[in-house]
Amino acid sequence: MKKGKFITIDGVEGAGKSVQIDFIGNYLAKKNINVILTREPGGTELGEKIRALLLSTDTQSMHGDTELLLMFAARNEHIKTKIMPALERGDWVLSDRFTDASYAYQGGGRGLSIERISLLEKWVLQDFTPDMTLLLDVPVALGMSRVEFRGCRDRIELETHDFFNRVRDVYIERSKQFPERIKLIDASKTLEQTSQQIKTILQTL
Ligand code: Z5A
Repeated sequence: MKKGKFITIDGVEGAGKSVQIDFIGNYLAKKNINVILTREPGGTELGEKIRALLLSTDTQSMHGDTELLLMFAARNEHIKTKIMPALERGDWVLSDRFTDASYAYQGGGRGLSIERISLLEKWVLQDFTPDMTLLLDVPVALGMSRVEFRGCRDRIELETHDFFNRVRDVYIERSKQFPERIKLIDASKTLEQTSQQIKTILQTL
């Protein structure tokens, strides 16, 4: 029986997820809510090994279906061994990315079939969905400009602007498709203004 709340945060690169996760963690801690911070791909010992495989630039090429299956393999481990047990204990879980990223990156970016992604989602998650998803939205060029000071890029970060524009489009479409769950946040504002939008939305939980 799920007692805690499951929140996910998503968006294109440089949207500010990591910074806002710190803000949310502190905000919930002040309300005496025990929150587990985690991420995808990854979050478990096995999931982090899969993440390394997925993001390594040593891998010269990877078939799109393989990428999708690895994302869901890591997610299966994540949900069953970490997220569900935490929610059953009554903890809250905040995940840096979740299934919406598979629709956006593998569906939008790579052009894989949405029906296949949905099939995997049903298999691995059944009816399990986040209580709330915070979608930090920024134009791709702005997000990129915030992270360009970082030296090396991982395998997915090496993709083109067109790829990331397709990713962003799918995120926005999904926020329209699931308005109750996915809250679109204008993350092109300052850090403080973005945190304020998040705080207002979290209060509804
Ligand atoms: N992926 C996938 O393909 N399919 C899936 O199913 C899943 C994931 C789950 C790893 O994700 C990759 O996996 C990701 C999608 C793919 N690939 N890409 N690209 P990740 O989340 O680990 O990696 P990331 O998206 O590259 O994270 P990021 O670049 O660190 O983005 P961020 O966390 O949103 O950014 P940040 O570190 O919070 O902020 C970046 C900088 O901007 C930093 O210096 C901040 O101080 C600054 N910043 C942030 N917000 C602001 C504002 N508002 N104003 C000014 N400056 C700001």
